[in-house]
Formats: sequence, C-alpha cells, structure tokens
Amino acid sequence: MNLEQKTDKFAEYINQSNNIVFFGGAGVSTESGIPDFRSSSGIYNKNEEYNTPPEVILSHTYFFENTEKFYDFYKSKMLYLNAKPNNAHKILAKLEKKNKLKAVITQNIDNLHQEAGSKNVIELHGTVKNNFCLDCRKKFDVNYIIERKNVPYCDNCGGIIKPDVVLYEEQLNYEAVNSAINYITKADMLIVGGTSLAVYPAAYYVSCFFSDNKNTNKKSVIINKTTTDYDKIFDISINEKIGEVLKKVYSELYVDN
Ligand code: CNA
Repeated sequence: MNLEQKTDKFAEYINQSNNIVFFGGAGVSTESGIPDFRSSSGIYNKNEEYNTPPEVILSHTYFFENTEKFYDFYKSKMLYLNAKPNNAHKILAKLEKKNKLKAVITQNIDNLHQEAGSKNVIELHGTVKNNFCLDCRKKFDVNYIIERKNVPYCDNCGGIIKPDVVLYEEQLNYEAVNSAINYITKADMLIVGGTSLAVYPAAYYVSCFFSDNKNTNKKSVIINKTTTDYDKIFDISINEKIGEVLKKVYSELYVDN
C-alpha cells in the first residue's frame, strides 16, 4: 500500500470504530519542539555535555546519589514548559470529544494531551507538573522546581522534592497500568504512535491488544517516523510524522470538524 492508500484505510477504520485507544510516546511531542530519546536528534544522541548516559541520570539510584546533577539535567533536558500541543495532540482530543476515542495512554510526562483537551489520559510515567516532598509529601507545582537554583527543597520541612515521574528502576503506578491494560484489551482499534516500543513494558501493552483472538474485527495502526520491531503485526504501519498523518486522516473522516 502507498501512503495515500494507507491513510484512506486508516480513516475507514476510524469511521467504523467507537472504541479506539491511543498508545503513544515521545515522538508525539517532537512536532511541539520536545526532543525524544532515541531519534538521531533525540536526547540520547545529543548529550555531549554530560558524560553519563541519560538512562543512568534518569534513574532512581542517580537521583538519590547525585541529586544536584540530576536536577541540572532534568531542568535543561526534560522541562519544556512553553511547548504547545501539536496536531497529533489536538486530533486525538477531537476524536475523544466525538466519542470515538476512549483513552490516551502515554509514556510522556509533558502534559500536552491534557492541554489539547483530552480528558481521559493515562500517564504511565507520571507528569512533570506534579512534584512532592520526599519527607512530608507536600505537593509543589513545576514553577517551584524551576525557580529554585539547584535542588528544590520543601518550604515546609526542608526535605528534597522529587518530580512525580517514573525514573528507571522504579515501579509504574499500579492503577495506571491496570487501567491501560483494561482499555487496550477491550478496544476494537489500537493506534500506536511516536514510540520506539523499546522501553519495557511498552511492547507488552501493545501485545495485550493482539492476544485476544475472539474479536476478529479488531484494527491496529502504528505511526512512527522510524520502523519498529513491531510494525509487521499491525494492519497498517506508517513511517511518517504523526501530527501530519493524523491531520490528513481526520480531514477524511465522516465527522464535523
Ligand atoms: P523514544 O524511544 O525516544 O522513541 C520515540 C520514537 O518516536 C522514535 O522511534 C522516533 O522515530 C519516533 N518519532 C519521533 N518524532 C516523531 C513524529 N513526529 N512522528 C512519529 N514518530 C516520531 O521514546 P518512547 O516514548 O518510545 O520511550 C519512552 C520514554 C521516553 C518515556 O519514558 C518518556 O517519558 C520519555 N520521554 C518523554 C518525553 C515527553 O514527555 N515529551 C520526551 C522525551 C522522552
């Protein structure tokens, strides 16, 4: 199938479904100016000024052993507070409003789906918006983190503040995981986008959709700029920019704009 045929088919699948689930990652936000991890322009490949790999800096152990260096990296590489939702975020929000899409499941921590208007967003890796004191649990917004020179300390008890994001070596939130699996297994259409599916357990969630063989009418689409190891199991795989693809597909749907 060429691109035109793929987007036509993709639109046809959306027209036929009212139970779509979206599963996405950092590639959803690159068109908003936030770099992903693994692209050639991603954080893993543009990290010259730090001689420690990002996956080490963004780990639980590193946070506690090198809190100052962690925050230095986190504030300069992970916080993009001026970024705005792009077409991908906006169209997913519209599909939810039209009662077609039931949930957005994201590995992103940037809050852009909510800013675009999506209501049911499952954040598997937490969000930069929420931060809390490790000692007294007092909550802080992200501005408090930015305004502190180095490590942010609690103004109530002096404890270290940690962003409510899931670091390497940490467990995912049990409720978020359960809810994500529930939506994916019940969906009749899965759209995966902007994720290398390389971070465990991302590929596992996707496999949950394919493991139920009872519904033979299920449809699946993956949109990722580069190929992934899983492209072949999807009905349609598109290696293009997700914002552009979703915009084109949305214009072909039987819904009012
Ligand atoms: P990843 O491993 O960096 O993969 C991103 C994928 O997206 C790559 O395969 C790219 O080819 C693809 N991609 C990049 N731009 C586009 C685009 N415009 N359209 C379609 N595809 C594109 O990131 P994953 O999300 O798979 O890995 C999970 C990590 C990344 C999670 O822990 C996130 O928290 C973390 N992360 C999040 C953000 C964010 O919140 N915006 C930014 C950077 C990293």
